[in-house]
Amino acid sequence: PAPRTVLLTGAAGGMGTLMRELLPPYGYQLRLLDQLPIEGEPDAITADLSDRDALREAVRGVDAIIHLAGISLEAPFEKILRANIEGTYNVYEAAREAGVRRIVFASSNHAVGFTPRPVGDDPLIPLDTPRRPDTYYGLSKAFGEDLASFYWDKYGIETVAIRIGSCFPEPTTVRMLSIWMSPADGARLLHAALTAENVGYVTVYGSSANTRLWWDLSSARALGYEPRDDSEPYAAKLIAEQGELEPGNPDHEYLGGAFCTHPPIWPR
Ligand code: NAI
Ligand code: 15L
Repeated sequence: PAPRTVLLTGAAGGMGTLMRELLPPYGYQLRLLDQLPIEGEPDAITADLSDRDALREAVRGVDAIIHLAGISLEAPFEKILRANIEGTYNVYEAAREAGVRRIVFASSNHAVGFTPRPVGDDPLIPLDTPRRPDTYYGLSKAFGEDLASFYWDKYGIETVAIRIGSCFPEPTTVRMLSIWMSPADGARLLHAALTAENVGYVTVYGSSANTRLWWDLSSARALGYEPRDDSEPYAAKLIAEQGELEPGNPDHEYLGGAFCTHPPIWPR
């Protein structure tokens, strides 16, 4: 049966806010969790991922978890360790104790960010490309993927790990034209990841069907995901403003772009 009650961690964040609007029409009842209170959502659970008792309570009775909470940019290792590495472990432990069978884990393109990005007729980046994290942040996502794989093999908890490109209302850089995931396609992919049967552990890239796509979407499509959006209508304007990606620009060289050289730093 399709999961109905789903714990959404990171519900106050950018993607969480978008998904709070876009997922309920698929029939989900969302239970919300974030370290920050969420305006207009009195039932949301305000808790840090280090609070194991709160997580135990939060996962009780849910059919699945969408785990978005964590630091979403580069930060000092100690902060990444606590929020993303220990935090994700705490979520999986709570799931194991409560018997939750399915987790969708928000991984990132930055788990493989030092992968050269395809140019010209180069093949799309495959799923099994070696991990090449570009930041402590990307390293934490590589850890999360391995943690999820381990919890499948050891405890039978299924995970779809989505290496998300850029999920924002619109693409705002030339690089994002290649890895943009429209919010509507993000919801489609989360729905597919929650409902596909017998996934075991699987990694997929998460983006729309962009004309300038850099990676292989076949494992996402194998879940039943059918992207409907393409960043191309934004291309002319962005290229006119910013120019084409040129050699020497990290966005030209690496999948992870500037995260490889001058990563944006998490403010808190
Ligand atoms: P965001 O930074 O806007 O939201 C993350 C949320 O997690 C925030 O509301 C924050 O308060 C919460 N959080 C952080 N640490 C926490 C902790 N210790 N305990 C409880 N809550 C905590 O990030 P965004 O853009 O919404 O991304 C969501 C997830 O998807 C993140 O895991 C991010 O790494 C991943 N991702 C997002 C991409 C995107 O394009 N938006 C791209 C690739 C990955
Ligand atoms: C990510 O992993 C970040 O969470 C998001 O804020 C974007 O920077 C995205 O990658 C990206 O690569 O554009």
